[in-house]
Amino acid sequence: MLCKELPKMYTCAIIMRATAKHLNTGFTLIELLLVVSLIGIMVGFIITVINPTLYMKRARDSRRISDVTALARAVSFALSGGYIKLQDTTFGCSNCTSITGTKDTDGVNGWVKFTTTSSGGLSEFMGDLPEDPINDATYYFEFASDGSKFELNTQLEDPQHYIKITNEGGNDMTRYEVGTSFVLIP
Ligand SMILES: [Ca+2]
Ligand SMILES: [Ca+2]
Repeated sequence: MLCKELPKMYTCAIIMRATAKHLNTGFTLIELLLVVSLIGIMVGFIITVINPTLYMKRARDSRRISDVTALARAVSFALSGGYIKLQDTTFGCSNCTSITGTKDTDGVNGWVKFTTTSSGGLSEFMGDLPEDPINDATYYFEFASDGSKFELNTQLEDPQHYIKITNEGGNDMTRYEVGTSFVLIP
């Protein structure tokens, strides 16, 4: 209905002001609060269902398993190819972990100990030694050797990886173990 059709001019003015006000403000405060509340509920639901913290733990565990497996493979190749000779750490090693040794593949400062017997040594098969994604007093990589065999360990975060740390053939039910011997790290 057009304003000019209304019986009184002041009625038309009131309607026009109300319409203009509604158009200018867009949503009311209650509408905005409802939208914000709904968004909050949806975000909470998504976080509960997806659980990003758990996914981050699983991603770090996958990287740990991948890194120590790749390192074990590189050390095995270097050994079988005559590039390195393992150093015996049976009587103790002060820096055979990724938090005490460096990433160097020199066999001395790096946390994996060996003597290079052929040009390039371990670096022929791996650029740098991997480090744990967190690399603190709880989550770190560890190396041990008796001079001929070696073992690498890593701590996993996701409790659902219990099967992996207990069924890889190792003797430690709390850590994931790879290498050519599983008894060098108790
Ligand atoms: Ca184990
Ligand atoms: Ca072990």
